[in-house]
Amino acid sequence: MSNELEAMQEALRAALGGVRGANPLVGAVVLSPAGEVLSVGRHDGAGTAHAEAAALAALAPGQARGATMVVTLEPCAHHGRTPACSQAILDAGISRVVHAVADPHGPAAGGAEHLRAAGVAVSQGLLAEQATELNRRWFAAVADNRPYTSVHIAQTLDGRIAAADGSSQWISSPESLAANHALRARVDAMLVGTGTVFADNPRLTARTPQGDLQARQPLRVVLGEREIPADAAIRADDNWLQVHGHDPLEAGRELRERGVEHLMVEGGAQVTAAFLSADLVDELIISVAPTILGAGISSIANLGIETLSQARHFRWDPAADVVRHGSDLTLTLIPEGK
Ligand code: AOF
Ligand code: ZN
Repeated sequence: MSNELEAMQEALRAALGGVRGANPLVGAVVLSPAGEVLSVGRHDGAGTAHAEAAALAALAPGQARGATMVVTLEPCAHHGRTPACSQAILDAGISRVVHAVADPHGPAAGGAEHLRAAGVAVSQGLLAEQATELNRRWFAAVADNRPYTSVHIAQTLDGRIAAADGSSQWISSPESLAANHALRARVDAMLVGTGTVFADNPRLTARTPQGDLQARQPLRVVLGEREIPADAAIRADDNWLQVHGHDPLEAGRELRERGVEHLMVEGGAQVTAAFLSADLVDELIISVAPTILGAGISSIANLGIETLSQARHFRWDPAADVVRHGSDLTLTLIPEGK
């Protein structure tokens, strides 16, 4: 049992090496019948192997027979972007599964039942609190039936996203721009408000540093009522849509229905404030350039906060934290609270 506890702690640590987004962070450890760690696996984001599959892949054929799979999330029962883990666990001859928390994601859920029905001993709940905290915002997004939402801000040291005359290209270093475009290629959709379309005419595509389109492109989304001119860059091809209305939760639900599981909001100040006010920011990614403007547009519009005790608090994401991109610092933060 104490081996399983230590294995779960190791699985939780392994999970932190992964990538947040459409999928949760997940770690897995295979324990021999004698309680020794045979392998460790983690999930690296949507489209890559699940943690259990990664842990099993590290073993020789037959090595997992009679072993225990310790995993931070209930093994999935579905063949999504990758094959079902519950079946892989059965095929490997694992006889016991210990998972921390159930998978709330409808299509994937049911792995524990599948395993039990096949005669595997399944136990849920070990370090459940830590495993819930690890993916607190992912669980919230699934429960809300909306995409996991990252908000990206590229700003100066004094929190400006544009100078007094509106000029804003480019505040960020080329290295931060490249990192941002790598992220654009991973998310399912990029969202801006109509104000940003009129002010900046963004393309919202994922491009290489040379300016070429990357292979995977996000859906481009405009939130708001104003009619988007036919020659706006965002309308360059059909991979875009306008969500009318201003409610970010409604917009998120509409996008999730269209298959958007990871949304990145990229401004401007009003839209960022609307998502913050609605507590729909799962992850805040801020690139800070070593530049001061002293005047201009603030990255976040008025949230109605009048005194310090009403401030919104964030904490470092242990999975991402702080990264230097050329001259810029990129901070990845998770909101405190629910
Ligand atoms: C697991 N182990 O490591 C992860 C799981 O279509 P896919 O392959 O991207 O599957 C995504 C869903 O699978 C995700 O929403 C969640 O329910 C589950 N994630 N499950 O057994 C893992 N990452
Ligand atoms: Zn799986």
